[in-house]
Amino acid sequence: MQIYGDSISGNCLKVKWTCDFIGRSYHWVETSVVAGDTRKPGFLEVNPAGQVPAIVFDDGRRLAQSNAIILYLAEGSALIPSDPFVRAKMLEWMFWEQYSHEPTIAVARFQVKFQGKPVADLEPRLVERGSAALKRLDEGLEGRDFLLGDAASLADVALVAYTRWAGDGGFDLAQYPRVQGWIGRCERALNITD
Ligand SMILES: N[C@@H](CCC(=O)N[C@@H](CS)C(=O)NCC(=O)O)C(=O)O
Repeated sequence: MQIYGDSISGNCLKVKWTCDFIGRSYHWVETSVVAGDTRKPGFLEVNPAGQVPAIVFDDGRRLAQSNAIILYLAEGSALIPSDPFVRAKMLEWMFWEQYSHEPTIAVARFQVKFQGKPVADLEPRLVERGSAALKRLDEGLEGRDFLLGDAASLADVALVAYTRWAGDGGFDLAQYPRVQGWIGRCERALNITD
């Protein structure tokens, strides 16, 4: 199995961490967003949407969208709860991540860290929405070690990816103490080192 991914991308690292956790072997094909690799004809054959992460399985099938990929790969593992309602709560967090969290936290980080924009020049609405997402996450962690309770799930994989880098986009994680503690627990539970 080949993972086309960019090591600076939280969306791509979600896939790597999931594979490492479940013990699935893979070949990582470094595909730089900044260098424009995702727009080159060879890559567009892998994912016509021009985005990483994207997977090519040994039988030729392809799959894109980080949360669809990890949902498929982690099927039957401890990262997906067996109870249908708890599983749906996991998906609730994952859909929220893609609509309300990643487009704010990850975008602010990209603009500051990779496009050189001063934090003070970020669009106020972006900062406001990012702060609201971190507050929501902090509240969601009240009284629990992980988003669904005692054990890490794909909800944690999806949300820790960019949350742990929120400081790169100018967000102050010290304002969200439950989030700070949870990041450390996720890193230990998922063996995150990158
Ligand atoms: N919703 C998608 C987002 C994928 C995405 O935005 N990928 C970025 C890197 S994090 C990318 O490939 N950007 C290149 C481009 O859009 O040209 C997912 O979760 O996989």
